[in-house]
Amino acid sequence: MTEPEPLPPPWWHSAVVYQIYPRSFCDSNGDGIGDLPGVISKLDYLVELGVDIVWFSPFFRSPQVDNGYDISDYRGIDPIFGTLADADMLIEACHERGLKVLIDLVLNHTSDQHAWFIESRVPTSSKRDWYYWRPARAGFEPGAPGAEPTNWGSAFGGSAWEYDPESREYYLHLFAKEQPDLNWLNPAVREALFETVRWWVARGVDGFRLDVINLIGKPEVFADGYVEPGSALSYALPDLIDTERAHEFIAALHQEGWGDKVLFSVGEVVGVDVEEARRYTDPLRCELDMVITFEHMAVDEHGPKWALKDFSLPELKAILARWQHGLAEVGWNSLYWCNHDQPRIVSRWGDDSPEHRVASAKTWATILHCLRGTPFIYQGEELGMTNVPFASIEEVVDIEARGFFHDATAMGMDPETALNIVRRKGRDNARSPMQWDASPQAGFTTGEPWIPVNPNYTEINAAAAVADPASVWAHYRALIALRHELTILSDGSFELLAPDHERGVAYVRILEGQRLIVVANCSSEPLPLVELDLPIIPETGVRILGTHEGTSCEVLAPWESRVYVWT
Ligand code: TEU
Ligand code: CA
Repeated sequence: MTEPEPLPPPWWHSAVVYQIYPRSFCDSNGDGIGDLPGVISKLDYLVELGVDIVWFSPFFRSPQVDNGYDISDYRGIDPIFGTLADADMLIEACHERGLKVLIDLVLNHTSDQHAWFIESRVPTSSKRDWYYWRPARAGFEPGAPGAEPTNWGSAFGGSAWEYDPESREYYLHLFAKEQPDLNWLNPAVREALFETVRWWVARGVDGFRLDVINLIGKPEVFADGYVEPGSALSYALPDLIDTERAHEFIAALHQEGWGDKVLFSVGEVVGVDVEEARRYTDPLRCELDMVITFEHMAVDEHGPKWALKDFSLPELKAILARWQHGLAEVGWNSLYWCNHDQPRIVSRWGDDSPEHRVASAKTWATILHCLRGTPFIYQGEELGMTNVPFASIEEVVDIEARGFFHDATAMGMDPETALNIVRRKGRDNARSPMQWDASPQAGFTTGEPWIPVNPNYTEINAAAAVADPASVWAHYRALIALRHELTILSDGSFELLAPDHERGVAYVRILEGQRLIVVANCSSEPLPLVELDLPIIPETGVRILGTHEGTSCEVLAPWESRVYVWT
């Protein structure tokens, strides 16, 4: 028998995703909150940038306790964002422009205002078992201190269990108490969720981003885990994920939800290592097309996200290389520095001072976009948008940051220290309004924005960036075009050079006799290229992209990066 021809790589290997956080993107009616008509009015901007897929953070009906990640009706659009007709129009408007639509489904939990949970609160209801209700710990009076069924902490602070005095039982919420976890062990729950997915497939979406999807595989019996006082979800993870079950449920979701349609799925998986990621994205297993993983974003933390650690470039490179190799033969990853949960990359690991902001934003983009995987861009990242200078905790809206601040100060942390941690890692850094132009409120709204605009919008904005050939925006556009042009970027092999270099990044990609080399200076000092152990003299190749012009061949300027190709 002859070997079957290998299948061509799927289309999304050479695609780029752009994430929109609807609340903060564009407000069409002056109420200060971004909305779907606002998004539609800006789609041509995305076409100009050149992206292929648009991921929309949740716009479903929601009390907005966690900005839409608490869904009270999967089939309704929240009135702050528009109507179902607007959603249909949005899907159509994207398709007309050749953009694919990725919607964000939160299937691990609902809002406590979802009809299912309201019904579930009644102990005799047939929906009682749709969520995780548990009695108090043996030997404890229900509701008494320490009586929670397990010692798990919620991701947003406090216990993961909420006491219900009416039924004298607790329900599980790994996130806010307004986000009760759905019991996927119950087949009726699974069927209701699959039906929801089919409903959106029928409306024409192209795929799903699946929120914390590996958390749906919970063990049958809940047990105490290792928990440090005041620490959150990260410590409890091993005790609350049954990995085999997560795989099984995700495969069922794919089979029952997609039907015979070919859709595109991105699973956000927490606490997952390379081996597990490979299983989730092995095409033969029909689970997920790619995953959103966290290991590379944890280099500046130890344990929970709020426990800060100094950034180490060699450590980041080692993690990236391990993932590049681990998913080389089987599996696929997303590539990202930014999303609605992360601070801005240029402030985090770059240099957002006026002198280096543009170059460092570009260089972090070069490093990411030339790796194997599908690059994700979060709104404003392509402008080099920065973290927000919060004057006090009152200016911080996010439930996660407020939960941390509350817990940390209650345990004795000095409020200024806690605020500084929030300034570095808080999610609101990413949620300030998109900076469209230099007009009042950055052109985001004609009203009062729900969260303040970053004061630097007069300099950092889309109108200025699009008009400037040397802008961060122009660099992202060039990187996106390269991804479409060069198969070597999506499918070439990867080799890391100079792994221990403290401030330089260099790697090689190879595909069928073609070679591509990326070199980058992640510091504000010049960097001689000889330090990066390149296997070939760069100038013998063609420099196809760079952040600087007229710099010396042998030395990278501060935050300079270049891409060379040999054919
Ligand atoms: O985030 C999943 C998650 O693990 C969060 O704890 C995330 O790591 C944290 O916010 C980082 O600071 C997803 C969504 O992306 C997030 O916006 C939601 O709040 C969360 O799920 C609950 O739905
Ligand atoms: Ca609005």
